[in-house]
Amino acid sequence: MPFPSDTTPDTVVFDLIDREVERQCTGLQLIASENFTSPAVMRAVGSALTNKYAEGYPGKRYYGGNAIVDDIESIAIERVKALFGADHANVQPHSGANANMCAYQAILNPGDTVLGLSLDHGGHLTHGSPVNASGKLYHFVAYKVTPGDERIDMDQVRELALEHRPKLIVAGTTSYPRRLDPEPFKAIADEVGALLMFDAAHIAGLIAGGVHPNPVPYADIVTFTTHKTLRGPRGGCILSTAEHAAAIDKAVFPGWQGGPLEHVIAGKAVAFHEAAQPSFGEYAKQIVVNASALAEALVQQGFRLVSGGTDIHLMVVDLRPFDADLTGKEAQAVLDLAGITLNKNSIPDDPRSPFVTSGVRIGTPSVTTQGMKEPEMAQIAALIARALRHRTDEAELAAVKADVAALCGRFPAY
Ligand code: DSN
Repeated sequence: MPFPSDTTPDTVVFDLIDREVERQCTGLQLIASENFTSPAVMRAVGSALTNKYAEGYPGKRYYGGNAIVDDIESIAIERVKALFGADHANVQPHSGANANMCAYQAILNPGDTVLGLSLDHGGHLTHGSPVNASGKLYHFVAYKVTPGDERIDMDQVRELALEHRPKLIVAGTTSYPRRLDPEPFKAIADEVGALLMFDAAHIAGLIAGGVHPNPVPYADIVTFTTHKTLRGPRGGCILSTAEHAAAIDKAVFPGWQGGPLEHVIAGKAVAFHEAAQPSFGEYAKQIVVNASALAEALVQQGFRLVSGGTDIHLMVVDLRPFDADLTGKEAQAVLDLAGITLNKNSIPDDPRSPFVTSGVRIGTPSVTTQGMKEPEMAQIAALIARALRHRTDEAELAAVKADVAALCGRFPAY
């Protein structure tokens, strides 16, 4: 059957969607947690599967008519298990935040002690921020990066683990530019009898592509989002050892969620297949090569990089050496005017508030999907510096925007 035709298009919404496609395709998308997913993934997500209720799991649903949905969800589960070498997978979490809360519910009781990376040093809201449910339900103790090299202080992780005897240690980051080695976390968890959860949201695609260590052999539970470096649809996923399988499934449904989004699960299945292809390994490698090239070029332009550089797909830029008066908030707004999309970001021990910040975070997954390579990274650094140097000059910002559009025009996203 052909895709159903749309006889009464909602021009208000679809005109806005068209404008957003144009924004994505004519500007530089440098948000480290975004990507351009494939047309095949988008087709799955926009399919008739959105019509189906399927509470439960394949073979054990609370509604009829799920034979096909069961096949789709089973394929997604088997593909992601094979991709990461996991015993068990739950592909139903609607988001990474949900995946993390479900994982906690599976293995913790309210009030249990957990170690997690501080949000202002590169962690995530769900790693125990006091304003998040994770920080309200559980007793999180935060570890940090060192003031010296701005890398995760593994001595501090061990000291805190010995002092607080957590039930769980969470390894995982959202704005930390360095490789996150699971092995030392596992050694500390074993020493204090804690479980280990690895939040691989940002780096799942790098792991699948073989350019970052795989935490699955070390961690009891691995959570991730499917839409960042992994380049799938927006959503979450949980991998675990066989021991935690039943508890994870129960925590997702009926614990935290009702009906799964089977259209998104179909998109995840497509993305897992794409990520298993050799070409995805080349893509992952290029993401990292591009990030290093962009980092070096930004340093040439006078920026300081947190921890001095990057090993992965992102970098955190300290704007102060470039211009002491320039905040992350202003940089984000100015670059938006120039067609360059990124996000303001706190730097470790930032003297400015999280809404203002002294830094920005930059990632290369999207521009790498577009086919850009090292020469384009140097151009991007120059465009960013030019826009920020001339940030009060509307004509110059318009000229940068035109140059950005010309660059993106050579590397069409779709
Ligand atoms: N919001 C995501 C990010 O940008 O890193 C984390 O969930």
